[in-house]
Amino acid sequence: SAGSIATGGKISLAQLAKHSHSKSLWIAIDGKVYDVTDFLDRHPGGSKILAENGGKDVSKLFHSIHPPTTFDKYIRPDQYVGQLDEESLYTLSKETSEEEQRIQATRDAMFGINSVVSLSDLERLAEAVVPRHAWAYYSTGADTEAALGENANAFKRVYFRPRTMRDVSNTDTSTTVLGVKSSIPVYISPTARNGMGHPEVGVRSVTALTSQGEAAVARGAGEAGILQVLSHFASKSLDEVKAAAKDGQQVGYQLYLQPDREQSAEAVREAVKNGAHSIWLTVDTTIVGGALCIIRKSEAHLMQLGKRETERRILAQELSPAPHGQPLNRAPLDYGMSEPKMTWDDIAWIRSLAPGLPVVIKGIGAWEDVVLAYQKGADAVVLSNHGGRQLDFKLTRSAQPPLKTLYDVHQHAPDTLHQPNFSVFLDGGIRHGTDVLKALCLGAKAVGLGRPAIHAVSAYGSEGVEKMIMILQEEIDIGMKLLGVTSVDQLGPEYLDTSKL
Ligand code: PYR
Repeated sequence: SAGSIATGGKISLAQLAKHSHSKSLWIAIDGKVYDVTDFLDRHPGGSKILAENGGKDVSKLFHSIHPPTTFDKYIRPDQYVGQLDEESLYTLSKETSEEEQRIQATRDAMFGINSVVSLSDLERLAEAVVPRHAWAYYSTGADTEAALGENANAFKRVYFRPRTMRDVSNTDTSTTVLGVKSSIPVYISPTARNGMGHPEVGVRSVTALTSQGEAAVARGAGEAGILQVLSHFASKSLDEVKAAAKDGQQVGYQLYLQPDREQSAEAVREAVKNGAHSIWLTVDTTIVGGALCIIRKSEAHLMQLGKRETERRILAQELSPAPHGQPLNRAPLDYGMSEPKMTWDDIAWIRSLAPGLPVVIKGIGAWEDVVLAYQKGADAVVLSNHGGRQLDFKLTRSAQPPLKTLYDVHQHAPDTLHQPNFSVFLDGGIRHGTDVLKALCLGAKAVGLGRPAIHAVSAYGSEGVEKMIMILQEEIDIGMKLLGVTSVDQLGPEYLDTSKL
């Protein structure tokens, strides 16, 4: 503990390295050393990653995953051991891993943003420039990834029935999303740890880091005029994101209910205090879904990586298979995001904690639950299978794509799509403006994009996000003109052939 260092004495990397075991575990962040021995069992991201980073400087890893508020919440002042000495700080400032060098070289060879013409361009670039452990986390779905693939495929099975000989010289792609004026019927879906994909090279200064991840998404979304929903497990706090946002720009807050309800109540109160526009409760995580794919991909990465020890270590600690006796290692995804006791009555509870704020229920996979959410007083629902990361079945069966759920709502409960104070949103698999139009034709008020925003911000920061939204706006505008509509409220099922869905 702190007492073991002579007062005023500074700590060397060699001294730090000695405290790398479960009886005495130290880590260094931003030049300060902390004793986290008694935090091993309490770390919400699991003890493994902490144990394997004992005795090391973890500044980069920490900042790419956690906002500074996380630190204040979990680390007590008496855990502070002391400062790293000058020589150690100098050594660290010169250190770049092979992975960082690979990323820097790839970024140096990248064309400017004007070369980007589609969302798939951004995806390809992101895969090349983010750390491999980040790509394994961002890109994967549950189990076989059948649900993940189906989300996008469903859009391809719906055809347009365009109408012609109408004056479409003036089209308007704008709408409102839960009262927020929006340049297109799109918002940014909440996704965790956006900071992981950002360049790590040369970003030791906290100033550079605070402008990255979800803060950069906020600037891009603000410039292009759409709503961003911040993940409960964002690498930036709502406070930091609001600071990066424009005056008056709205940011929604996504919530995972915790088994300890007081923790959840506190999270909602804090979100309200920090100016959240709305609370988006995720309801499809009663347990963390199958993580086979992320493990398989990480093993493939490990083989590919050969002798790259640094990366091997990072991947192995985050993504290794479970210890004998446990079917799966859920650690990479298990952030306290699962709560099996959740019921419809929790909507009223959340509303009582966030009076006046819209409450959105995210993760609906059957039309009957849309009706229930409406009856239980939700302001909106998101038809979603969590980007194919939750319900999936081995072999070929999968959770139905959100577009099919929307079609079912349209068939069985069309009234819920046309209530003045209730909105149906959808996320999963949207990669083109015409996908947006198809969802709107079936009655969605807007759609969410999650992974594409990660790709955009990873590749080009806030400008990437702005560019992504402008590409979508152009695709939506062209699509509307070719369909024969001039405003998004004119879109309806008559513009679609859904017989192949
Ligand atoms: C996910 O990884 O899917 C989360 O929601 C955190």
